[in-house]
Amino acid sequence: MVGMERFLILELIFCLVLVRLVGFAGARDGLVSPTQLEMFVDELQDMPRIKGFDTINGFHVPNSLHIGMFHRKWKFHRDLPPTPVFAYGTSKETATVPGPTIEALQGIETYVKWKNYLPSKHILPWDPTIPMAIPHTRNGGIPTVVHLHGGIDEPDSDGHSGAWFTARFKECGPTWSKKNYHYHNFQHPGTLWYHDHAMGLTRVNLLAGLVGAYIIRHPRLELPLGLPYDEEFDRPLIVFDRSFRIDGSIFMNSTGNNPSIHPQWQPEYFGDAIIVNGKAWPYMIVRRRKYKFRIINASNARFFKFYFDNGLGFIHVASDSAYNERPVMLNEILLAPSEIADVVVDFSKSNSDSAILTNNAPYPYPSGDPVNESNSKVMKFIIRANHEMDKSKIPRKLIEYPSAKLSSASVTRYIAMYEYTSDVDEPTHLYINGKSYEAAVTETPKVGSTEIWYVINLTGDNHPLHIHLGLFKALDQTELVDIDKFKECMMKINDAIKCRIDKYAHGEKVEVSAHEKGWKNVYKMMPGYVTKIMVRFSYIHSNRSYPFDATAEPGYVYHCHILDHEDNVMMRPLKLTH
Ligand SMILES: *[C@@H]1O[C@H](CO)[C@@H](O)[C@H](O)[C@H]1NC(C)=O
Ligand SMILES: *[C@@H]1O[C@H](CO)[C@@H](O)[C@H](O)[C@H]1NC(C)=O
Ligand SMILES: *[C@@H]1O[C@H](CO)[C@@H](O)[C@H](O)[C@H]1NC(C)=O
Ligand SMILES: *[C@@H]1O[C@H](CO)[C@@H](O)[C@H](O)[C@H]1NC(C)=O
Ligand SMILES: CC(=O)N[C@H]1CO[C@H](CO)[C@@H](O)[C@@H]1O
Ligand SMILES: [Cu+2]
Repeated sequence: MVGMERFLILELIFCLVLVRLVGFAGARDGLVSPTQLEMFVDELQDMPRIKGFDTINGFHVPNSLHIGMFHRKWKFHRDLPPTPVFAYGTSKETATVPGPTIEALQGIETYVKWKNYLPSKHILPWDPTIPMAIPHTRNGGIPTVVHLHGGIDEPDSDGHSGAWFTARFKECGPTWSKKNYHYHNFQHPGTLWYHDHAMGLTRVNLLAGLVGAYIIRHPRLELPLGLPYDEEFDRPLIVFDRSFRIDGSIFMNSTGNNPSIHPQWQPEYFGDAIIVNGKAWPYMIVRRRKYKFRIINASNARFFKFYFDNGLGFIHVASDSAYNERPVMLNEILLAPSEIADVVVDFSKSNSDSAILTNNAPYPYPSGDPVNESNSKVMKFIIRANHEMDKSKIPRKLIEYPSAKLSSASVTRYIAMYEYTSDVDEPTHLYINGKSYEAAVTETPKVGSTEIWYVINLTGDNHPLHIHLGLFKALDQTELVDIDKFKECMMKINDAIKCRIDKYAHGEKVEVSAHEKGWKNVYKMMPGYVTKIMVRFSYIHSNRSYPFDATAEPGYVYHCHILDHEDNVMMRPLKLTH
């Protein structure tokens, strides 16, 4: 009897293993189908936290960090073989995907020496036909450079796309100038993230794993708010999508959509599995109380529209790097690539013992394919039964920053987004203002100034615009009427005023939603609309001028944050002037 039982159990285990192997083996083109990966079997991780400051005799002082980029393997799912990745960390053994969370203190500088230990061969297909960083020597290494997204920092620590370097700084790009990056941390508190920014390689270097969170805290300002603040209850969630082959490696299509023009480049990368903090569809056991989540969308191209399947809501407290003036209750949140939402979720309000974070954004957003069972699920929260004391609270007011006055805007710019297609109507490249990245700089704002930008989206896609250094407020979005006529003119003479933008910007007006009215560094430019933004090239919390020379070389950039667009080349230089 006992023997028989054991035999049955063994047989059952054998069958399960077999099903799993056969399931993988039969997959399309050697790819893992997401349906073969059971959801919610890996626990959510909190990435290692590194302090960007030191404490000596009770005083906080600047810290110097060494963070490397390593080639190693990473387990994305219980049933997936280890995946070769590029990972940030203080050593190869401790490197993670995403990388460690750097916690900085407002007012205390952080220095980071970013070190490239990557091999000479990339783990993903890259395309030499788009403008990109290429070392001179054969097998010269993989160019990388780190940008702190949301950081207000000097130009030569900003991760300019030409400031790349290969392993052991053997080769450096044309605008490279220093090894030791200096982060001032003088700005307002909030959530930032660091990621690779090498010319023409950003999409593949991020896809390989080079992303991580960076938090600037300001205890004197933030503690009185009463929001969840301790490490256990204040958690970054870095979300991205990836596809895998049966051997565990990351799958990226190596055939371009216009292979005769670009052998590899595709306009948008979408993965089948949704990864949070380095695990596919993880679960997290939470206490019946409030948590703060800093959700960073690190997808190449996937938008997420998050909601809870059991009706729990989000209390939205910050967008990108800055707090809202007031908390905003939301049932769903739309995040474009690289947008950040800080939300509080109160699990004591849940009437069930679990909640699934769900996504229903079509891809490409907004008019692409609808999501299905696999890519609509993000992660699961398992909520402990017992109620407990929760001293954290949601204040009525958060942080109010003096608003720059529209009337103080000194310069108005028109920024047009173009997509070009091949004979077979497939995108070949995208430009801002009809200009290549190398074309002479045209955006030269004055340090300390405020400008109005009208961003005209002449493509069918929603492009998340990101501006380095400056912060901006989205004011409104106006539909372009008779867009085909306007576009025809723009394609010919590329001049919004001569093409009479005033005549065409007369359609439906879309208001910016309450939780996105604050200072942002990425915003979604709706297709067929003109988006009016007010950009500020100064601190938002103080009239103090930048403690560095923002006009120095190599300057900054602004670009679309769909990485596949940014690489080919929806990016333009931005040069501050006095
Ligand atoms: C890769 O992209 C090419 C060109 O768009 C397409 O024809 C092919 O089906 C894609 N392959 C896979 C496995 O998705
Ligand atoms: C992430 O960003 C991508 C690209 O902009 C966007 O398509 C996607 O919806 C975003 N996802 C989330 C969860 O915000
Ligand atoms: C969802 O769509 C993806 C991409 O087309 C596909 O790989 C996956 O198998 C689908 N999942 C389900 C449950 O149908
Ligand atoms: C900066 O100065 C202006 C004009 O003097 C003032 O209105 C504004 O409130 C100041 N901002 C801050 C953050 O102190
Ligand atoms: C001129 C042009 O490309 N217009 C596009 C603007 O966005 C709308 C809505 O997505 C598209 O349908 C148009 O083709
Ligand atoms: Cu774009």
